[in-house]
Amino acid sequence: MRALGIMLLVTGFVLSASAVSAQTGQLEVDNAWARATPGKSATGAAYVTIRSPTADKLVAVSSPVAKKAELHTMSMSGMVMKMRPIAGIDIPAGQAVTLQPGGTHIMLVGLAKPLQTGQAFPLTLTFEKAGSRTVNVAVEKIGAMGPTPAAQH
Ligand SMILES: [Cu+2]
Repeated sequence: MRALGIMLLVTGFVLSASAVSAQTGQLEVDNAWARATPGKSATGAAYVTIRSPTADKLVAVSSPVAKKAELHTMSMSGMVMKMRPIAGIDIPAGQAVTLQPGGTHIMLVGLAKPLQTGQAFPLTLTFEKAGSRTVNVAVEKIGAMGPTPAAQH
């Protein structure tokens, strides 16, 4: 996790005000994306947006591209950005939870090979109540702050 600049002062969940997508009565995961990883970096980060009509909790993540995947938060400790693993991410009823750079993210640890721009890979998220969802994660360029518009629904 290089490229951590002042822009990363924003921490924590971002509860999107534009979470007015169709209510399907089901938990949904979308806007799944990751940043390409430089050279020999063995870790990467992935981001998703989660919406659920009922309160739930993201409790585990996994992907075949990494030995393991962890849930991390980021916060400022003085002038230093620190990441730490968390056991789960609460998903409030009816509110979108957006994982994004500088905040809560999915850490991919032990990448088999670098994530390259334009690639995609599967990521499975397991929720306390809704069970598992597997999404296709689009790899954006190094330093990207979000998915490319074309990748959005
Ligand atoms: Cu991390």
